[in-house]
Amino acid sequence: MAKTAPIRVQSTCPHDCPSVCALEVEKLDEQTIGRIYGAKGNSYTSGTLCAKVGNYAERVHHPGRLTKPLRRTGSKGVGLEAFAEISWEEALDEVSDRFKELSKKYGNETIWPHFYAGTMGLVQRDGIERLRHAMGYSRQHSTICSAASDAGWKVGTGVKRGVDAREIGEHSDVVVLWGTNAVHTQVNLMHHVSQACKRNAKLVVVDPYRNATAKRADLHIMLQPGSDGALAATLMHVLLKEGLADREYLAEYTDFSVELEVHLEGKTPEWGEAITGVSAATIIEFARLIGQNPKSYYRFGYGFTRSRNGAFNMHAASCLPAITGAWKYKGGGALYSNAELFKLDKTLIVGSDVIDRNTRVLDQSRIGEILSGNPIDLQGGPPITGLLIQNTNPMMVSPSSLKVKKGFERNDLFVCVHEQFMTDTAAMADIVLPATTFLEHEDIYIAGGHTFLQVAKPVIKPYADARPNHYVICELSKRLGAEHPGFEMSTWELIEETLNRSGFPSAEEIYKNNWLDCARDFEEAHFLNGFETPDKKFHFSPDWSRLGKVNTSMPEFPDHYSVTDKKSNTKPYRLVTAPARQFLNSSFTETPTSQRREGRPTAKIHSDTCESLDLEDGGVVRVGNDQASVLVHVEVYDNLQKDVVIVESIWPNQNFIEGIGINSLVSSDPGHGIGGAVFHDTAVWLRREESQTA
Ligand SMILES: Nc1nc2c(c(=O)[nH]1)N[C@H]1C(S)=C(S)[C@@H](COP(=O)(O)OP(=O)(O)OC[C@H]3O[C@@H](n4cnc5c(=O)[nH]c(N)nc54)[C@H](O)[C@@H]3O)O[C@H]1N2
Ligand SMILES: Nc1nc2c(c(=O)[nH]1)N[C@H]1C(S)=C(S)[C@@H](COP(=O)(O)OP(=O)(O)OC[C@H]3O[C@@H](n4cnc5c(=O)[nH]c(N)nc54)[C@H](O)[C@@H]3O)O[C@H]1N2
Ligand SMILES: [Mo]
Repeated sequence: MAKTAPIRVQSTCPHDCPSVCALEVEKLDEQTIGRIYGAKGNSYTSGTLCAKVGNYAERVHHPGRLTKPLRRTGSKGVGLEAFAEISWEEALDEVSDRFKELSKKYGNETIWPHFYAGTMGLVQRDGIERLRHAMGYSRQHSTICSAASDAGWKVGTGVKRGVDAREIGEHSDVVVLWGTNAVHTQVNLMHHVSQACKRNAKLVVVDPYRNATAKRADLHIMLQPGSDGALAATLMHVLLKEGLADREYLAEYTDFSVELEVHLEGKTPEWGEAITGVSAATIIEFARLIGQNPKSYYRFGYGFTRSRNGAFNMHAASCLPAITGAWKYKGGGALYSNAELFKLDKTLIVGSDVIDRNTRVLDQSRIGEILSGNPIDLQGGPPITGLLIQNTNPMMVSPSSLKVKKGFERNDLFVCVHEQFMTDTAAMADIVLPATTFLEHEDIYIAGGHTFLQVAKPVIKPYADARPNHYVICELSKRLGAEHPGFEMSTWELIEETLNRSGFPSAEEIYKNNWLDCARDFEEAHFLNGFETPDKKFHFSPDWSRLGKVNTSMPEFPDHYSVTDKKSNTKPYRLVTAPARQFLNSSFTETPTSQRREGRPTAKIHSDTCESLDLEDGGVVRVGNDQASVLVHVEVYDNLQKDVVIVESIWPNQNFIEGIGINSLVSSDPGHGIGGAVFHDTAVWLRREESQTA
C-alpha cells in the first residue's frame, strides 16, 4: 500500500531573524513533527528555509529539552545534576515568595525581568513587560541587537520601515547588501536576490570578510570594520562630483545643503581609501554602479552597527538612496527593517498604560556591570537581587561575559530562568521552569524583513510539563498581586483584542488566510509622500536629540566618526564576531546537525599574518585584549584585510579550548548615540600558543 504523506500544518518561525518565515510543518502525530518547509504560497518566504529550522525535529524532540520545574540543590554552573524536580506550584510559589521578600528589603526596583527575543511572538516575548510595569520592577533598555541600528536609520527617515524586498527580484538593477551576511542570517532574501541576478542585476556586498554572501557578489567592498561612515561619505563625494546625484530629488525630499556639499568636497577617494582600506578605484567603481543605476536597492543589516560608531554609520549609509534619488523607482530605495509598518496597539500585551516613568531603565548589554553593582549602572537605585529571565541566554550572548559570569555567581542573587534547555544561564539559576516551543503555543508575529502579519496555533501538544511564557507571567502576577487586564486573558484573547484595537481582521480570519499582507502602496513605501520626520524630509544632517540620549560629539554630517576600539602596537588586529550559519545566537548550538556542520570555533586569519606570527592552519592561537584571552583554532583565510580576524559565533563557552567564549573579549561600552552592544568592535593581539595542537 502506498504510504500517505504526513499532513502539513501552517506555522511561523519564531526565532530572532528578519525572515519570520511562513512555515509548513509535517505533523506525524499529536506529539511529533517531521521536517519543516518554507511556505511556497508566501511570496516572501517563497518555499525557502534555512537548514537549521528545516531540521527542527532535532530541536523540539531533543533529549535535552527541560521536562519539569527544577530547584537547584548543588553548585551554580554545573547543569542538570545540580537540580531536583519540583512541582509547578512549588516553583511559582518560591519565585513569588522570594521576589516579595527582596522587594520588601530593597524596593521593587531590585527585581529585573530580563528578556530578549528567543521567540519573536509578541505575546510570549513581551508579556514579561506587563509584569514588570504592573509591579514597578526595573525597566530595560534593549541594546543587545537593534538599538544602534534603529537610531541610525530613524534619525534620517523618521520611521522603521522601507521598500518591500519583493521588488528586488523583478525590478532592481543593483542590490547592495550592506553589513548583512544574508546567506547565514536571512537566507530567503537571497531567493529574491537570485531572481534579480538572473536578469543581470549586479550584487554588491559591503563586509569586512568574504563571507558566504560576499562570495556571490559581483563587487565585494572588503572594508575595515567600523569604516562604513567613511565609505558612505566618499561615495557621496564621487556621486556629486561626477554629476550622478539627483538634484531635483534632493531639493524636494531632503535637507541637502550647500554646507553638506562643501563638507563632502574633502571626502576624496584617497581619503576614503586611507580609512576603509578599499582602493580608491574600487570605491569609484561602486559609486558609478549606484549612480548610473538609480534602481539600486540597499538592504542594510545590523552587522555594521555593532560598533561604537554604529548608529552614526547606519545614518551615513542610509544617505545613499537619497543622494541618487533611488527611492523614486520601483526596485530602488532601501530596507533596514519593517517593524514599524504594522502599527499594532500592544498596550494589553506590554502594559504600557501602567508604566511608572520614575523607575530606572537598565542597559541590557551591561548586565555584567549591573550584577556587579556598578553604581553608575545602578543609577542610585538598589542592587539587583532578583532576576526573572525568559527568551535570552545572557551568560553566552552578552558582552564582557566573564563579568556577567561573576555577577551570576553572587550568592545574594536569586535567579529564575524559564527555558527550553539547560543553557549556561539556566545552569546559574535557583529555579528553572520548562518552556514550550512555538510548535506548542499560540502567538502573533510581525517581521523586519517582509510585510506579513502572521498568527500561529500549536501544531503539537506541549512537551512533558513545559508551559508557555504567558502562563508563567499570569501565574506570577496572581501571586505577586500585579493587576492588569492582560493577566486575565488567554493568549488567543490577547491576540484577538490586540488585532481588534489595531483595526485588523480577526485572528481566526488571518489564520484561515495563512497571513495578512500589510504592504503599503508604492508612494508610501518609497516615501514619495514624504518621510516620517517632523518636516517630512530625509535628513542628511540629523537631529540626534530626537532619539533621547545624545552624544554631543557626533559629527554634523556623514563622515568618519573615529571612536572605535583602535588598533595599537599592543593590539594590532580587529576582531569581528559575525554569526555562524547553523546557529542562531545561542540557539541551535544544541542540535547535532548544526554542531556537526559548524565543526568547531575557529579564528579566520590572513595567511600573511599567520606567516608573520608562525601560525598554521589547524594550530592554536591565543586572541586577547585587556579584558580576557581566548584560545581557539586557526583557520587560514585570505579573503579579509591582514589586520582583521573573524570568529563566527556564537559558540557555547565550553566549545572553546579553555571554556572561555568569544564574548569575554567584547566590551560592554555602549555605542555612541543611544547605546547598543559593540560585538564587532574589538582591538586584539594574537599569539601563537606552543603547548596546544589540533
Ligand atoms: N544563522 C544565523 N542567523 C541569524 C543569527 C545568527 O546568529 N545565526 N542571528 C539573528 C539575529 S539576532 C540578528 S540581529 C540578525 C543579524 O544579521 P545581520 O544583519 O546579517 O548582522 P550581523 O549578523 O551582526 O553581521 C552581518 C555581517 O556584518 C559584518 N560586519 C561586521 N562589522 C562590520 C562593519 O564594520 N562594516 C560592515 N559593512 N560590515 C560589518 C560581519 O562581518 C557579518 O558578515 O541575524 C539573525 N539571523
Ligand atoms: N559574539 C556575538 N554575540 C552576540 C551577537 C553577535 O553577533 N556576536 N549577536 C547579538 C544579538 S544580535 C542578539 S539578538 C543576542 C541574542 O541573544 P539571545 O537573546 O540569548 O538569543 P537566542 O539564543 O536566540 O535565544 C535565547 C534563548 O531563548 C530560549 N527560548 C526560545 N523560545 C522561547 C520561549 O518561547 N520561551 C522561553 N522561556 N524561552 C525561549 C532559547 O531556548 C534560547 O536559549 O545575542 C547577541 N550576542
Ligand atoms: Mo539580534
